[in-house]
Amino acid sequence: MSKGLIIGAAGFVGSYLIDEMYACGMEVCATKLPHEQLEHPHAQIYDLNILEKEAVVALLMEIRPDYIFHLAAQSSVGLSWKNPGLTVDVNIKGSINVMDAVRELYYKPRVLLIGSGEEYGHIRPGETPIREENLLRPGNIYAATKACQNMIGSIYARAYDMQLMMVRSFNHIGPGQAPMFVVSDFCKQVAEIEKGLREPVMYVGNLAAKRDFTDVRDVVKAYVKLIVQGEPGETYNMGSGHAVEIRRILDMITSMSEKEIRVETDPNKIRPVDVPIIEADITKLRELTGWQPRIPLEQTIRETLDYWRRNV
Ligand code: A2R
Repeated sequence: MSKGLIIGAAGFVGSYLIDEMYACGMEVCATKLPHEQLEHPHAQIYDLNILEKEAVVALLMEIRPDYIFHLAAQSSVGLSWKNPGLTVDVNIKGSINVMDAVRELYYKPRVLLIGSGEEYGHIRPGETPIREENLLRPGNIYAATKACQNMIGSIYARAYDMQLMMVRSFNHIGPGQAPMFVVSDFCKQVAEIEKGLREPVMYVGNLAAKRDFTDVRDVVKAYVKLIVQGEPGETYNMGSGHAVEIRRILDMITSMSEKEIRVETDPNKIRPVDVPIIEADITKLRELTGWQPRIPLEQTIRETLDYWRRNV
């Protein structure tokens, strides 16, 4: 039986990835920060802060995984504007700690570094759907740190002959996502309005932005395929291949509710710099693995709304 380790499993994606690895027959180990909560019947859980390199080395020596999924990150674009230093520390220095710890092992596990579609940043007309070799013009601090992680990953793969693969994930959504991400935010607001916990007013940011959304359960299937089949040093886009306007998402969510809801702009939700359209070309991933997303956007949104109806 092969052994897989998820670094940073207490976030949104981690539990879904544990389920998928277990379903694929892997023995699963997973890390969380000491203050975080994570319990899962199919995974052995460890505490780890990736800013402590010696702790990363010690844990890898103890577990000796065949596969390592590196999910740990400061993953919020909003927080990256407010705390750029922390974002750089975790997403760049922390990732280097993970890569260096892997490099020091006496064998070569396969590693997947999780990046972001945000790395492409200011995409020009004619560049969408965007391909992996496109120029990166990151539009925010989070994106810049993930672009940096990607570059260092490809340098390490080549320089030290490591089995490191990189994925650029476009927006992923689903039940359990934190409300700082747009779909979860809108669904939570609707659930609160339905329960009478707030006035029937939705607060929104830039509705004209177009983003490429994939259900988290499809996302983790792609990650497992990539870590097994990916070419070392290569980067793969992971998304739906279709950008959807945030306004359409808003309309879908509000139409799923019986309530009359007014929409207002919240200046706090408008980012200092926003990128108008982000859409993935997923040919490279599809040709390598045969993966494609299966769960329709409507279904994901409905299940996310139902999640918040149960949890507000
Ligand atoms: O920031 P927290 O307290 O939510 O903890 C996050 C954790 N994390 C760390 N783990 C180890 N050492 C650190 N120094 C450190 N700083 C943060 O990584 C969180 O539990 C986890 C990442 O989960 P999320 O923020 O929920 O991201 P999600 O949606 O699971 O996405 C996974 C990956 C990330 O690399 C994203 O940038 C990418 O997919 O889109």
